[in-house]
Amino acid sequence: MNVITFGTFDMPHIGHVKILNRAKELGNKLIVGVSSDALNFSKKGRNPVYSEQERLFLVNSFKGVDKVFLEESLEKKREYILEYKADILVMGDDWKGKFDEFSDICQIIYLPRTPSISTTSVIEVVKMSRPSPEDNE
Ligand code: C2G
Repeated sequence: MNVITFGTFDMPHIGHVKILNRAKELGNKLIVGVSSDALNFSKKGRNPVYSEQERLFLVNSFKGVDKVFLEESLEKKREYILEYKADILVMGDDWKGKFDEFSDICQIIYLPRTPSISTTSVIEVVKMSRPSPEDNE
């Protein structure tokens, strides 16, 4: 069974690792579409912290990931599912219902998101942290 999933995977964190691990358990081969910088900008209005080349490299380094490719457009999902012969599409449940239109060509599974962690929250924590006096010594 081929499993496909999509995401930005910027500043990878435990939520990303968990969904990739759970996706892999559903089949034998895990294929990941990593959103391009341009797609990310159009979705979120900012560039990712890590470039698409770095994010492809990072996601490809995860245990269980068999193949990565660049997801150039949200509208090309059907093409990608067919091209990579995916039997199952996995997404976090923040996308629940959004990809049901592909249920004619593969099974769609929405997995629960890991609570309390997101790239945005990590960025906020980093922004808020101030150097302590010892850092300047
Ligand atoms: N995720 C999760 N738990 C979190 C954060 C993210 O399970 N705490 C999951 C998301 O639900 C998603 C995957 O990790 O399935 C990647 O998350 P993002 O990098 O935020 O990807 P996103 O911007 O949602 O891109 O074509 C679809 C998009 O490209 C998805």
